[in-house]
Amino acid sequence: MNQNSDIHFEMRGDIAVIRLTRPTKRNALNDALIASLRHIFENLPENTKAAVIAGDGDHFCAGLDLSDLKERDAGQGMHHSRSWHYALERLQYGPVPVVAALHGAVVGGGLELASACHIRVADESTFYALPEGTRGIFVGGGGAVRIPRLIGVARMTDMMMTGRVYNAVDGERAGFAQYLVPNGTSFDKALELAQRIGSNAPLTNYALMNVLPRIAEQPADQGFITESMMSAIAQAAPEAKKRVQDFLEGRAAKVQKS
Ligand code: 1HE
Repeated sequence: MNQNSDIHFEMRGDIAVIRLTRPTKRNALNDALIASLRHIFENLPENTKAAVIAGDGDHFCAGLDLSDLKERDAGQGMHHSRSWHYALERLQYGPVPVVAALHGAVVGGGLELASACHIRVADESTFYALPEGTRGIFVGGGGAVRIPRLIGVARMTDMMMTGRVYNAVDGERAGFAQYLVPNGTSFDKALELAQRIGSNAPLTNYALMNVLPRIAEQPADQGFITESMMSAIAQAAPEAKKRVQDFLEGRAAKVQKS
């Protein structure tokens, strides 16, 4: 399924595990890696319930492979940026939820990749930056759309204008990651969450990946209507009926205080 030695794919039960395996270059993403990511998410095995993406070595991902930054005219630059968009859209709106296991550098295009995932789990070594600002370039992998939705336009502007780096604690508070875990444990936590997510009704996961983000972009009056339609479709599904019945008859777990 994958011929690129800079990325590794395996199934752990029904969870797809994708690892960037280019630690000598801090998992910097070249064109071939972006193409492989797209290929993997377009060809996940049918039984896949969720996915985890992680990076080998001391860093999740150092972003765009700068040695790949060829002389491009405007048209070629546009196509290059769009190639990232297509790959990360396959991930964000693909068949299954994706959990990113973060550690070390999550910078530039690495942050763009992480922000396309549905859940981000960071360990204490994680840091976030957008060095594009200081390198004289601009985000091109969807970051201008996705990152402000996580942290707001003001924080992203600050990061790119001033080169500000967020550490793991401040990054979690700012909204980069939903989980902050001890050093070296982000993969295990991500896998645990992926397994839990994979046990949801598939239609619920589909709605969370594909419908919720669209509702959030709609004006409220349209959002309410879309919500009602999704709600009606979800509750009519046999799986939802069974899960509600299981709860009413004492067979399903109660919500527990954490
Ligand atoms: C790279 C890259 C890379 C490392 N492209 N080769 N991203 C950046 O501007 C971030 C650039 N990288 C760094 O700031 C640092 O490498 C890290 C903080 C991520 C890690 O530091 P460290 O000390 O662990 O590693 P290092 O010694 O800097 O790098 C090890 C090797 O990886 C070295 O190569 P070597 O041949 O000298 O061993 C580095 O050159 C190489 N390396 N990062 C190419 N990014 C869709 S548009 C997205 C636009 C962007 O992402 S721009 C931001 C790019």
